[in-house]
Amino acid sequence: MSSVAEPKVPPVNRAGLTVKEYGGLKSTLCVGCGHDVITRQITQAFYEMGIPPHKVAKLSGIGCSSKTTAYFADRGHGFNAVHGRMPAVATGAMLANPGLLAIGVSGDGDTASIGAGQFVHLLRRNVPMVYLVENNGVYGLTKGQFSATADAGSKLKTGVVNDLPAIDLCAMAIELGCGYVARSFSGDMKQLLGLLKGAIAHRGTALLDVISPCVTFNNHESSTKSYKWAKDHEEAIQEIGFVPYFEDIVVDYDPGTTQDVVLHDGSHIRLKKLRAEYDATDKAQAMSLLMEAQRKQEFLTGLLYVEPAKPDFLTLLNLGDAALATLPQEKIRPGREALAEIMEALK
Ligand SMILES: Cc1ncc(C[n+]2csc(CCOP(=O)(O)OP(=O)(O)O)c2C)c(N)n1
Ligand code: SF4
Ligand SMILES: [Mg+2]
Repeated sequence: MSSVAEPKVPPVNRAGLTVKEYGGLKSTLCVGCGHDVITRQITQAFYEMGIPPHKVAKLSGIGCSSKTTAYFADRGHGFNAVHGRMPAVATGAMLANPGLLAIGVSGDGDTASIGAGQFVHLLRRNVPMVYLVENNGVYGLTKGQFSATADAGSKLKTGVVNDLPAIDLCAMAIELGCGYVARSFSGDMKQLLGLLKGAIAHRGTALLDVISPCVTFNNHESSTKSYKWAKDHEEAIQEIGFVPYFEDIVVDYDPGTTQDVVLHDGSHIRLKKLRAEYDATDKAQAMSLLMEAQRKQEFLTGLLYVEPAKPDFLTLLNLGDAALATLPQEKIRPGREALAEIMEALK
């Protein structure tokens, strides 16, 4: 008698969901675009962390990168803002419903060019969200003009040279008080996944500046945002390990070679130091490392700076956990007595 093979059941996470249930629409980006690789890591990170997809707020601006929020967690809430204006919408969304897990996906143009003004205030406020920049050095959607993160001296395919210095988004974020600042590369999937999980566990703005080559407009030899350049020059400052709060921490580590950082939700990020002296909680060291990297044209990746205890915007406002829409009238409308009190104080 021949035995019938059992149908294969896909594994589920602690929320009882398969990885497929974290998916979204089919991508319409160019085949080979770095942004699609990042989408897969975001999907995987949400799945492995057991995040309920309906609790996710996906925010973006305009650009190929900003389209990617449609490609994961389709049970989540999505908002495609005006170009460069996602931070204001994200701030509003988190004020209205602090129970959401916000992830913003933006581009280097959306963040560092048109959106720079909004971006700096998001960082300064420490709005709790993952803010991921898919950085390709160009405006991919409008056919490849330089953005403000393009390195001085890099060339377009047409031969046009960029004369202006690049904005370093990580240095800017550290300067403005961001408590989780990392740089990665879409071709380094393991590192990116670890950094994403850490960013999800962090309470406050977590900035991930991810080099994500535009295969159509900026993947040639004289570009410093091409796959080849990034692959040949990437230098990780740590190996990233991540232990979520729901797993037992059993492995011993040597504090001399590994830095262990406890994040807001009790998860641990384990940084196996590839640069022996580097301390990711030292702000001055992080800034000096970035300045040195800029001078030497190095492409350093890893967790550059982390400050887990820094209070986020909602905590500073003492906002509580309830969504505004669920608060009763008595709480959101001050009564006659409160108004009378205010009028009395103004006399
Ligand atoms: C107010 C406004 N100005 C300009 C544009 C045109 N525009 C659309 S996307 C874009 C740049 C996108 O670049 P980036 O954010 O780097 O995303 P990428 O496409 O490279 O992923 C520009 C300039 C616009 N849509 N709205
Ligand atoms: S134009 Fe560039 S950034 Fe846009 S989808 Fe194509 S490869 Fe990606
Ligand atoms: Mg871009």
